[in-house]
Amino acid sequence: MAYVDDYPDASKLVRACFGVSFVALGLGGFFGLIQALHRTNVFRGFVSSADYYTVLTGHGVLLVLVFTTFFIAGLFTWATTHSLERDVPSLTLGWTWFAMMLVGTALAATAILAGFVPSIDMSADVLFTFYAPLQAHPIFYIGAALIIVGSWIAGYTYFKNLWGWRQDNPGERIPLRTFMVVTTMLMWYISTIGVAIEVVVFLIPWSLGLISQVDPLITRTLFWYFGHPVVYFWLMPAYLVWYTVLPKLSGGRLFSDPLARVVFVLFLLLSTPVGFHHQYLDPGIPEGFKFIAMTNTMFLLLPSLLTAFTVVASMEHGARQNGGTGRFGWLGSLPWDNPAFSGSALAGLMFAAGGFSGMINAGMNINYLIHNTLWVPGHFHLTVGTAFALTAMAISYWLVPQITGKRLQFRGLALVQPYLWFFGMTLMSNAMHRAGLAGVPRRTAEPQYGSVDFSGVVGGMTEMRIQIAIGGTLLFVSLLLFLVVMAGTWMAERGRGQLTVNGVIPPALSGPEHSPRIIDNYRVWVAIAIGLIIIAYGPPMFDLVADGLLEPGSPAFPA
Ligand code: HAS
Ligand code: CU
Repeated sequence: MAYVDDYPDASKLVRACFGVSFVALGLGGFFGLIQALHRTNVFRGFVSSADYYTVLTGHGVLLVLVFTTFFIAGLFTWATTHSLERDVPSLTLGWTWFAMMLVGTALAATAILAGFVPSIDMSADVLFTFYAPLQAHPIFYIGAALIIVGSWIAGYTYFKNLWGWRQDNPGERIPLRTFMVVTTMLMWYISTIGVAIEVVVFLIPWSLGLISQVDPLITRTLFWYFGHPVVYFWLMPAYLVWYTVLPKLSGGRLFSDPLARVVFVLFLLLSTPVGFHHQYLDPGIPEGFKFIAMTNTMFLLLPSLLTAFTVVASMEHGARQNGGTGRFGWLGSLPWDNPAFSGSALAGLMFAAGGFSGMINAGMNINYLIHNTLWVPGHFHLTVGTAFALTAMAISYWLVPQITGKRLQFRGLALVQPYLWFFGMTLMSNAMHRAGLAGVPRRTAEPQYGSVDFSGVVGGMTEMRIQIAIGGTLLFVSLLLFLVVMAGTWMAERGRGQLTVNGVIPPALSGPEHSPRIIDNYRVWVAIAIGLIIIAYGPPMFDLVADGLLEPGSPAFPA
């Protein structure tokens, strides 16, 4: 059974989504290389320091908004159609959301890239967190809005497919992959309301000059209301892969389907009422509400800790099926020479470290030490930059043959690629964390920060800078290897019976029948999620809006 032949419409959409996401990955990754070399003072010839912020915005937007959203839209299209065994409900609707997201990307990218051309009066050097007072050209915000609305419509098609399936299969439990997609999308709908209000009510009218000032704190708060759940919008697809494909690639089966469902429900409940942990240092938000956000964040560690247990247990099951023995000896029986496996497993391993730096970020008092330092990029390159990105690349080695019907090309390169990423990221992220602890700020083009003297730093700044530069370069090389493998596979001939990938996912050891039916009842979980959001955000948001309407806001920066 070949996916490409059985689900031809879905295959077209997945191919289109992956294609755009890989282009964004290549360009965004190149910007990353420029940054790594520029701010470490190793090579500053690509751009001027003034243009550094254009590069930084391009890097952030292309990677965390475009690469992720397109890849996830494709992955979810595959996951729903494959697990429900139904092709997409409507190809026309499919192309509609795809086109909206593509036009949105083109608009946002035009605004950003125009920043390199002084003669064009257009720029969007606002970084991927785009809140006021930094102001972009209106087409940047319109583009971002289109990407989000497109993703909403994509979500609708996943639901529509599920509704159709339910009519044909009354009383059956929702297949796990579709359950994961649907919970993720429900969280996405709840959280994107914040950024949609920010963009439509405040930023677009402000950038068009219809209103002269906005309250930066309101736009920051609306952004972070969305800005934390968005990180789980990246993580949950990686978890989908770790829960469903990784056990199979390990040679075994998922340990517990009910536990996986509980994890996704916990994310739906707790992802949003934690956004203030990005604003511990913002004045104007009562400490008590920051404390509530911290407490919720600590509860939110639970689903990831459960995941670590379940996924590793499933890998162990696979390894033992392959003949692995001993307390740790089974690790050697895993298929480390299969890049789809090694990439996903290394991404998981690295996420364990990223999770720990996240716990540190989340502590209100320790956050004061690391906020706005290079520690934070160190953290998110382990999470979105590895847990998500490396899993996405790894699983492409398994999925792209299925959506194209072609055999994976340049297997040797694919084999090295995840290890190179892991090694490069170890160097770069570790040095970033350490530099952050020493006080080196994030979001600056300069290796030196004002007159601050970092020479007394343990280990020395030069050594850290070199590690960042070498690490960043290795990451870029790894990215090129991935793109070469993908391009080669895409362009290969499609021959008879060539597909060697077996896309069938075996059922879990403990199946959905072991969990109560209420787990599949979204209405209950959405209602609780909204209740928690009202407790966490209601009073401070009310205060902010009341104040914001009375007090003058900020004009655009730079004016
Ligand atoms: Fe974070 C800042 C707290 C997870 C992304 N985070 C950021 C930013 C980004 C980001 C992009 O509380 C910067 C935003 C900006 O530009 O300002 N983060 C957390 C916490 C978690 C966390 C508590 N972050 C993520 C994930 C991200 C992400 C996931 C993207 C995908 N983060 C923060 C805070 C800040 C922050 C503060 C603000 C900092 C500041 O001051 O600006 C938790 O969800 C982490 C839980 C994870 C674990 C690890 C479990 C381990 C697992 C591995 C299993 C192993 C396997 C493999 C499968 C507890 C699941 C085994 C392999 C073998 C071979 C055996
Ligand atoms: Cu967060």
